Amino acid sequence: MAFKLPKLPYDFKALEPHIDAKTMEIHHGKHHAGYTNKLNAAIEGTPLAKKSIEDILKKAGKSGDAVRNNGGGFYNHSLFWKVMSPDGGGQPSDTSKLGKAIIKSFKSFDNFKAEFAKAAGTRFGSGWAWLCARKSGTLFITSTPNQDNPLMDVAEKKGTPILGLDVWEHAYYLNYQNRRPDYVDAFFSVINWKEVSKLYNKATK
Ligand code: MN3
Repeated sequence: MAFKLPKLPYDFKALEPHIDAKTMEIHHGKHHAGYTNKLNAAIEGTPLAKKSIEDILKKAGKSGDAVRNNGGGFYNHSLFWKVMSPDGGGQPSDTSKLGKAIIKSFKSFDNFKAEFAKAAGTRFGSGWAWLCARKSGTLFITSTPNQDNPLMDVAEKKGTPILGLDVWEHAYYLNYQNRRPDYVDAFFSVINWKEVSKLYNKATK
């Protein structure tokens, strides 16, 4: 079964003014679609064609650049669309499982936000910033180059990503040009904490 480009859970324009419709349209319809098609082409007729995306990513470093880059691109964007919502923003309640874990791991939500923004802002060139969960329930922030992610064997820090931010220029250049910090700030207005909480519960159960 080939991988399928997931439908966006909202309209292209739903995240405006934080993320503009044109960027969403190109990002989903061209970039994400491209990674999906190229991943399918790279695994067709190989044993990887029968594996889950998570299992493919676990051995990404041994499977060649096409699988690593496009497998990562497929997975990362599939997560990215889900962790944003037009009803997003704010923060998880301090008494929720995720809210408690954020305070335990980062002392406060504001500290978490500052550390995440720093990871996103200082990732040189193209890549992603991540909030990840360990099986034990603790959280950590990391960033990865290109389309790598913390599920991959090649990742510096490994864990289950529950929130990811695309900091490739294609994700923000039309609206923000070189102002990546403004884009990172805007992302906090659309984070779908309900979904992130769900992913946290799944990663730690
Ligand atoms: Mn992208």
